[in-house]
Amino acid sequence: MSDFNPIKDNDGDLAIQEAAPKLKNPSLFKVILLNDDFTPMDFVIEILMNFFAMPEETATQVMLQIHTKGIGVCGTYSKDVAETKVYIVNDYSREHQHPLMCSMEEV
Ligand code: TYC
Repeated sequence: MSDFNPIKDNDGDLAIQEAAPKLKNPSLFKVILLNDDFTPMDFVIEILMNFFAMPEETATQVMLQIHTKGIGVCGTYSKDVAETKVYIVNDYSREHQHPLMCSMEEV
């Protein structure tokens, strides 16, 4: 057994032990797009390029992956940024009368 006592220093005086900082890693969220039968492929590619900064080739690959697998990841962000992306993508899709669904899930 160690005789180390966290509230006494080596002179026997009282020592203050600082509490460990209670910092949590900020949680991350994936922004996802879901497939549907009606949204045009070009519209999804445009979304991926304009709101998720993907080059056209990447956007096309991601769109095709969503089209075949049903779901795909657009990017990973802090909670605030992910919420904003989901909001603007759904708003933009509704404005253009497309049923495209964007949502988020914690990593
Ligand atoms: N399935 C759509 C079509 O055939 C294309 C599409 C791809 C729709 C990805 C939504 O998230 C989506 N026109």
